[in-house]
Amino acid sequence: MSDTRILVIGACGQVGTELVENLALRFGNDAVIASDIRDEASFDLAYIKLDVMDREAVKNAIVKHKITEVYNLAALLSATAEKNPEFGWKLNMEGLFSILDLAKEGVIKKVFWPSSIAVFGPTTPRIDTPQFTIIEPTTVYGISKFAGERWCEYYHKRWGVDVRSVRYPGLIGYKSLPGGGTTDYAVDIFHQALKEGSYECFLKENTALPMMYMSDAIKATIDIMQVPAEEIKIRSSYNISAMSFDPAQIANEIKKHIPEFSISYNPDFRQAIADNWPASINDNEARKDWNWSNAFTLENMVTDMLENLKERNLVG
Ligand code: AKB
Repeated sequence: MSDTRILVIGACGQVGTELVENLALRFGNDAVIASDIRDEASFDLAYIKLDVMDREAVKNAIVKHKITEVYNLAALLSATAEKNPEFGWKLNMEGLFSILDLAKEGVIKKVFWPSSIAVFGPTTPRIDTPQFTIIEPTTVYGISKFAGERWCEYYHKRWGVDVRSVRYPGLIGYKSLPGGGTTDYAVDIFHQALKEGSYECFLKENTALPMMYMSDAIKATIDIMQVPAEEIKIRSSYNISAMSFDPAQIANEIKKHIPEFSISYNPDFRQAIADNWPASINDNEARKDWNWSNAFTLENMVTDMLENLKERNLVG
């Protein structure tokens, strides 16, 4: 039996909800503990209330539950962090340091921490953005993720901390709702299409962004944590990629299933954030180093989303 014991911090968020479920399937319910800032949550496994910035509480929980690996997902995303820059920076950085330091002390063996395509900025090549390129983020979220990447690499090189990371693109799933990102429209659009038959998008029609179906993102997250340490060549964060589309393209794809669906555009402050992000990502290094591959592209993602949302009766 594996002695892996996992703590997921930020388990109630868009990624956490599905990650916990998948980790439990793989390692067993008893091996996984979900945690978040909320008092309660409805997981089929142990849940504890935890503030990632409370170092002592985090350490106590890790020692008490004999945790070996931490997935630290707690963060303010791009749009929310722009509204509260000081707290965005504080949460995103203090949360990371509290976990990296525990790994440095040897209290935990392995850490997963997500970065984002938000690390890239207006001076980055927008199409097929390489792994190693100009990185000048312009949002608080992007700055915190880029700083975090540099710290992850530093902790690995200096103290041998086994920290692993991927740069998530916009994530689309039917089991949970996104919370405060610039790419959230790509989830909202499905709910509104099924509920109202129309959607008003907060980005312009031709704003192409890198996106990924949640099952692929979960696979990347769990896969990178299983690879032998010596195969992880990049200790900052790996580019991963699956698809790229703009609001008009996803709307057209939805129309193939719901012909009467219509979309209108009313860009807000998130347009400026999206304008500074890549349109598509080159992920050759992840594919080469740890065999990353995606299963979903725009067409099969839209079909799967609509089928599952209808089945779950979340809408309509
Ligand atoms: C956001 O839009 O802020 C996130 C991200 C791309 O990291 N979905």
